[in-house]
Amino acid sequence: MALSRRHALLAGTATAVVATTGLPAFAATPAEPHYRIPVDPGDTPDELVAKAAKVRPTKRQLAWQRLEKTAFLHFGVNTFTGLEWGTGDEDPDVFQPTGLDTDQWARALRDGGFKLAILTAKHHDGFVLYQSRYTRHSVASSSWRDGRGDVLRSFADSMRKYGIKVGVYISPADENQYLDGVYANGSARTTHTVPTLVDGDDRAGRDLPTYDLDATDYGAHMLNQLYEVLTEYGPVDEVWFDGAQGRIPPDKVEKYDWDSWYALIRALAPDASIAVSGPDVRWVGNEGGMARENEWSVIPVKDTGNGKYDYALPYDAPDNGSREALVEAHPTAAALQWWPAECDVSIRPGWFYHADQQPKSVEQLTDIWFRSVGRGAVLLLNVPPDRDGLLPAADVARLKEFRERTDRELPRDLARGARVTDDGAGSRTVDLGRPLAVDRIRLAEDIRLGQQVEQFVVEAAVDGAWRTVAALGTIGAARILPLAAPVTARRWRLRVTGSRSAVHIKEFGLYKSQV
Ligand code: FUL
Repeated sequence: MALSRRHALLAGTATAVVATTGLPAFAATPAEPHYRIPVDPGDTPDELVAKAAKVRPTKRQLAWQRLEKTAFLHFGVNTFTGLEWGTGDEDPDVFQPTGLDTDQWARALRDGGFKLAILTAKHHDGFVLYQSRYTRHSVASSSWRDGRGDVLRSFADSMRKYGIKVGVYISPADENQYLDGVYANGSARTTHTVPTLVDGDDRAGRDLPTYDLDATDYGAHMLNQLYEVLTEYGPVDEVWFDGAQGRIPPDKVEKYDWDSWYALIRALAPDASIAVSGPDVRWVGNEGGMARENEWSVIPVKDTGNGKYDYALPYDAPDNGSREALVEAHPTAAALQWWPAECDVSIRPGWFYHADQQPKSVEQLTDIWFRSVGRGAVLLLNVPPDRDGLLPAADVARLKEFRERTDRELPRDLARGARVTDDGAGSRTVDLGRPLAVDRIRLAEDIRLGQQVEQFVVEAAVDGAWRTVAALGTIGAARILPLAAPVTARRWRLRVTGSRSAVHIKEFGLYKSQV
């Protein structure tokens, strides 16, 4: 029978999660104890720093961090109406991507060096790009492909075919469900069985994994859509929850059932990172693709209820992780959490395609790359498909040029195979064997052991003396330093001058760009 494998996933707290049969226990937050370390009101500044030094990423976060370059695809009714935020009552028949070719998307992204792509399966308007049982505001109501079109299916198949991981953007804000009286209808949180079968449900009688979860009416709607996406289009590697409310009136606020949504994702897609209104990945705080000069992955967070933790300091605080920031956040912080930054930005001015807009230049994209990937964040670059359902030729060419350019920025690590001396106190010297010109430096900490470096200098032995070529703060997962001019030296030294705990340098690469 349908409910033969029922799991009670949540009982009001993030950790009270019980699997009744067969499957392992699921938690709304990662099980690793060092991912989120509670702070106490009485903690001294030194105790806060000592706790920060002990925070570690989860395996899921480590896998996400390695992706470095990920892509966004904003596509939906807005592509055809010219809007950035839809209304929820648009005619689904406007959606007519007659030349849809998701293989073309995948090839362009692969050639651009992107490792994961996230499609707007549902934006704020509520129009969904797959065949859902829970809304009529979808591709099924368009005459495109006689109502049988499925962009999510096509996208997921193409990405996998070209070795790109699949992510889904599912907007919590939903104008269509608001107009239907489901979103923000004031309903109480009650226990829902997910999936909630509909009349004539094609899944009836199948041995489905079934979950009991607390949710409002709208929360249950989201759970049922998450269930469809994760069970019918998986494996999914990133679920992206935006924080914006769209055009829904500001007083119509739905308190989202984050705990239940997270628990269902953990159950059905255990490898998926949950971003950015989520526990695994943090929004960097701007939509320009720019990480902070010193970006920390250990962040003070506060508990905002329903299993959601949020920034204890403002999301765009210029400093959200230094010693000073830990102290500043202390009165409101509940914990210190590994919460690495994702830098989202669009290749064009809009998130959706608009015929009168043009893609950014290679110089702009390269600058964004240095300020995102080069500061220990992951880049999430949006490339919007056009009304034919294709990535515009200009954008495809730009992605390729961008990839070629970043390859030329760091063409060959001159320090590979060189003699390396570690003094054990945060200093590493590289002897290149002969003087070589260097104008790019790539550093990384072994973040499996946390993020520890607070200050460092890179020096080159020039005319018999150590000369400082760079002096900065954090290193973290990656730090790419472009030097203003090439420096020629045989011996190079990284000296960590401030750290929270023992430092583990994973990478000290020296490059001569060919740009
Ligand atoms: C924002 C949304 O409101 C935009 O439409 C877009 O999806 C962007 C990535 O996030 O908050």
